[in-house]
Amino acid sequence: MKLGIIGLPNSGKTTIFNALTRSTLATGAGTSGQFEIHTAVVNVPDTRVDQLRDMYKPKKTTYTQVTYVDIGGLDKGIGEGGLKGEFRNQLGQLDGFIHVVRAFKDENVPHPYDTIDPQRDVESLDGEFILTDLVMVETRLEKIDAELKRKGKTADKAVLDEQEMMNRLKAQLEAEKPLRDLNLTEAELKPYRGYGFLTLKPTLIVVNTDEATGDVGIAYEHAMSMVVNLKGRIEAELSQLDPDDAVMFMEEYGITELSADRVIHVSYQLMNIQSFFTVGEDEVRAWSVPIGATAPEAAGVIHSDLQKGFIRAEVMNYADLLAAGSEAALKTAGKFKLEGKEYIVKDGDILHIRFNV
Ligand SMILES: Nc1nc2c(ncn2[C@@H]2O[C@H](COP(=O)(O)OP(=O)(O)O)[C@@H](O)[C@H]2O)c(=O)[nH]1
Ligand SMILES: [Mg+2]
Repeated sequence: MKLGIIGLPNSGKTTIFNALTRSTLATGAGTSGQFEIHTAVVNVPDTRVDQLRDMYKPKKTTYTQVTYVDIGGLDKGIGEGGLKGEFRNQLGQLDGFIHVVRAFKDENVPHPYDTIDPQRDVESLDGEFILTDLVMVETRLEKIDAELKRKGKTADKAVLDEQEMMNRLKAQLEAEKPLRDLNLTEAELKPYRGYGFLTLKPTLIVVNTDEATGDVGIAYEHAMSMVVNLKGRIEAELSQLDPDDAVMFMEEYGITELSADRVIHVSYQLMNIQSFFTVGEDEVRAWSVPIGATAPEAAGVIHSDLQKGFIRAEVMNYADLLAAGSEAALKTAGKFKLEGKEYIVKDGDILHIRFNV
């Protein structure tokens, strides 16, 4: 999962990136407004994996991972008729956005629009994304028109289908609404995923507050979207501390879960994904799949051969295993199942795939 941290200059993107990835990138004066991309990969914390590791004592323990990308310099393209070129392509390849908006007040930190107004800032960048998608849709429609003129009645049905879809998307964008609000199905979208429409991507709005500001509400009623308040600067400082020391300060600031954990948890919800596990002497490992995935689809996440040659899945659920205390006790309790191709994987399932290629 690759999440892009976006927002206006000085909204606190790099500060939040540092908090999420325990990095120490320079922030503030001189770092803003530059066209720059920083990437960091972090393990997804999961106490279930820790428990399974204690139970199986494997040689290796592997968590799922999230990649965070801090994207500076977004403002460069704003107000110029949509984002373009390599920058637009980079954004198109992300799985979702963490949109940082500034609510903290600090006279030493200039705001590109001078005043602090998180609602305006959210709408400003959203408007730019809508425009960027609209440009893409219009470009496709022009190409389709040209092809239809050239080929007449012999044009592919796929081209006509695309024309119909692009017209639907165009209407939505012209009404200044993000594409994710159309709630299209994966089957409808699949042929067009490659275009990387920006307003189709799940979006977490992070309102960057501080001690003095308190929580700030944002009106943001869209599909695949959520709003959270984070105290960016404090979180970045906490992320540098020993976990034990951090706990002390968290209580002081009324923070119950560090942003690094919180953002991952809400991102999982937003992306509609869940975790399953594989266990053994060699490795205990967490994997992620979309909610609703079948056993063969989950097998395919591990290796394509496991999906191709799928026979059955041996399934135990983590919660059952923990309650039973051991695999043997779980089997006695009748909680060890053999499932076929139709089985829908549940969060916390421990899978062993029987396959033959
Ligand atoms: N007071 C306060 N300052 C912050 C907060 N978050 C970031 N800043 C400051 O705002 C400035 C810009 O932050 P930075 O992360 O570089 O913003 P970016 O341009 O979006 O990457 C820096 O001087 C930060 O220290 C916050 O929560 N409170
Ligand atoms: Mg920055």
